[in-house]
Amino acid sequence: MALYRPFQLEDAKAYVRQSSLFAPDEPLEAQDLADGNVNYVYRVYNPARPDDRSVIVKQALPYARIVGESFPMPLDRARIESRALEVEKTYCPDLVPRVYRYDPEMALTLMEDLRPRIIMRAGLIHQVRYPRFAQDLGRFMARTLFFTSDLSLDSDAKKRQVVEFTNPGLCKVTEDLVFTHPLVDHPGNRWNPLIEGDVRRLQKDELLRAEVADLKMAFMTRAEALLHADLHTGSIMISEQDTKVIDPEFAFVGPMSFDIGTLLGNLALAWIAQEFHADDPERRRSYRQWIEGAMREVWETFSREFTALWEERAHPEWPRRPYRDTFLARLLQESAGMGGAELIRRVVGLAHVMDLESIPDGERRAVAERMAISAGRTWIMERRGVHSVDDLVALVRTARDTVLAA
Ligand code: SR1
Ligand code: MG
Repeated sequence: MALYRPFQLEDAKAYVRQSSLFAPDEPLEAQDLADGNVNYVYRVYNPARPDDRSVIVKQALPYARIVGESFPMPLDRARIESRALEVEKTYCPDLVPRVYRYDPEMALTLMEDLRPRIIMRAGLIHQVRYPRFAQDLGRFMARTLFFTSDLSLDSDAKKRQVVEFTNPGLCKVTEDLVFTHPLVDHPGNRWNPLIEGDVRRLQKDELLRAEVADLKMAFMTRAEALLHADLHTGSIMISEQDTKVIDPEFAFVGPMSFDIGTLLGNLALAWIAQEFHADDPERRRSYRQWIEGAMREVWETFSREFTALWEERAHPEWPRRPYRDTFLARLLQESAGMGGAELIRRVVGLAHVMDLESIPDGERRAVAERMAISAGRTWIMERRGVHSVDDLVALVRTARDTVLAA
């Protein structure tokens, strides 16, 4: 820790220079890529061969980059991320970036450059269809969540995993930013002034606050499986050919519903934001249909693969049916609740998303934001009546219709 210092472009280049990933005389350039909320990210590459000779330098700062030093975040998240990538690689080697080196002194990871893939959220804003996404993410969640749960691990290995991935600093960020702050008066919150009334109504909704408290309790206490724990569409790099899941620095052992819900909630945000990104009604209808299909296929792939793993690989101590059916039904309902909390916090909380932020006109953005709040609220309040992803899609459509009719 004594050696730690935040890197500038030149430091990143010098670090890579001595890493033996490049020949000693190879020319190197560095580029600042940081566009997430919390870290420094540099690409270091050979300018003569930028497409096949490049590497990513990712460094944790002792605070969140977008906020500053007033928002401390532990450097240990670099260790968590590199270990989580190793675990995920065991179960889904094709779906995560390769790690070349983790340096605990510098809280830094050298990893595969995933270019030309792009952050999925950017593609969704521009109505790009990704044929492999839903199956890849369904499989990613089924395998990572099954193999790191008590269904697969021995009891003692599972407890050791809980210890290794104890991630108190980043869990607290999520507890606050997703479950607590959006529903109270907190200085970190921010929202479009045009939806002030909607936000105040939401924050006075005691029934909603009770349900969100219940979800927060699950998040904080139910050590079910090793989660990615920040599985939104900004944590996915994608092309039409393949998919990579990045950034598992929030990883910890928690409820499976949090990963599934975060992903479905972000797909719902993409659906809602099309109200303005896809100006042509036919283009909007057709792209929304694609997103709905993707939401369905994510869950169907997840539940099919998770069921098969349970059938073939679960410890005999765990019964198959009917317990497995009960487990999956409850999981979808709780995922709806977690997804609802994600929908709300991306409008009301500290960390917003480009799907909505990139709508330049405040009035038009307010319409989309009201849809997100309304859909989030019903995903939470009506989750016990959710039996399929179609039920979730229906709630998003109702939110859209209600807001447009008002
Ligand atoms: C200050 S951290 C804000 C958000 O960025 C991360 O991607 C997580 O979603 C976190 O809630
Ligand atoms: Mg991230």
